[in-house]
Amino acid sequence: MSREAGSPIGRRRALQIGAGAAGVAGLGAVGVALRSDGDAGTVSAYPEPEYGDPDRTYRLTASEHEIDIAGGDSYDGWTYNGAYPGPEIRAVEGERVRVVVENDLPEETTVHWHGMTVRGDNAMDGVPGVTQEAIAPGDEFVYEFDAEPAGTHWYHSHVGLQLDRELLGPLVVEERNPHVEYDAEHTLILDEYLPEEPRVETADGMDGMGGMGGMEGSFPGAPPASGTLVNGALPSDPAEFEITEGERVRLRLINAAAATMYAVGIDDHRLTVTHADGPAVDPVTVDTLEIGMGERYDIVVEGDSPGRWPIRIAPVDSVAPAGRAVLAYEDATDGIDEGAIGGHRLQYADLRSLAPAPGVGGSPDRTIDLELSAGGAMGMMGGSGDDGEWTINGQAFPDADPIRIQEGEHVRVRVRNRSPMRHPMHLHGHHFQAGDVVKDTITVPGHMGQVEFDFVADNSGKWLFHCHHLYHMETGMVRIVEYV
Ligand SMILES: [Cu+2]
Repeated sequence: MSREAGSPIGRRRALQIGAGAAGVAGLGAVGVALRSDGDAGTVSAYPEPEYGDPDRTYRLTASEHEIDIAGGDSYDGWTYNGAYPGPEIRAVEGERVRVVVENDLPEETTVHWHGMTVRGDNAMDGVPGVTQEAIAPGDEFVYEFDAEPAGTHWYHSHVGLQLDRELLGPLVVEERNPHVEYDAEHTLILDEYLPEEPRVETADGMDGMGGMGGMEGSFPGAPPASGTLVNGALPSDPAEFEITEGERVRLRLINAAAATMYAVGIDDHRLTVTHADGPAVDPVTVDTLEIGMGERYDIVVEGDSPGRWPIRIAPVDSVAPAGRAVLAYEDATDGIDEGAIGGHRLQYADLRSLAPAPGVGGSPDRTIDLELSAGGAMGMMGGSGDDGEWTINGQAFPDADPIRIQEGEHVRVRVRNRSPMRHPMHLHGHHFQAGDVVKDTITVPGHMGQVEFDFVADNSGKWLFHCHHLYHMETGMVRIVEYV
């Protein structure tokens, strides 16, 4: 007889492991007990988690908690450990990280480690119904993974719209040998200010799409944001990041928003981009950059212009008010200066990763063509599927075929966008190579925009490939990439 999803055995096991802060020996014993209690030969819906010997242990408790926005309101949100953004998880590359997640929410939940390769244990990727049974209210689950690759990453709920209730936080993996020098670092979490409960909105095709006049049908999307947050602060009470004259500061930028891409610039300073989605790139100096949902960039800023300068976070394709933080030199007086920002905006083609993705030279063993579109009446734009859905090749998840690949294959994915909106597409479990840059999330431009990326299938399991616009994901723009 087969054990079905939601089985009490899986749940009890997770609880025992969580309670068993007793250590590795205890964990092994749990696994052995399960296999020796007459359950042998049964098939679990999910792979059995494997546990190692952690270098770092964290505990995250997901619960309803008041969120107090600097410069804004307090409202009832959902948080990890009562904090928004959630507490930083930090490790050195290669370390084993254990995170015990306790669910005190009224709904089930999971946590995804965005950017972690999660090699060798699919169960730790945090996708409900795909890699694990979701964690029921009152239960806990023990996640473990090797901290790789190094860089700026983040974690967030992967259930429904929970990300937009603010279940998110930074995950920083320090590299052992940084390729750039810096004197200090700060992490900036960019996000929408959305005090109300998240829900899928249906925007009329004519509204909000600028220039789409005359279109019939609707685009399922996000509720309008009331503002732009940097580390939970609005411009009226902005987050401040210190810099010392003559020194270099590394800023880790994470777009944790559900539905908004941002353009980032700092008055009177240039941005030297040093890392994209974690891995190191040849430093390239620009004036501004755009960062899609789920993407990360690390930049180094030279402290050569004393003052208190705005870090400007401008929503792209959105009417939400801009965000602003402050780059504050020591000893600078109060107030905020006004300066200039140059016109060189980062393009993907500017980025060259120091370590290319291995094995992706030459022609691929398999090419997968995917088309992104809105369903229903938007079908006139080449899509299919029902109104109110976002689709990949006309299918809306979960009513969508898995993308099957084989271990060892060099896979090429070509994504074409038949909708007017941009879509930041995220692949779990792998970093891929797009042009000269290695990333895990890549924004496909609107209006027949196209991207192409390659990776070697070297991490067996079931991995999500999806749009990181939460409301596109929620309404179908998801596929499972499955090793067969
Ligand atoms: Cu999308």
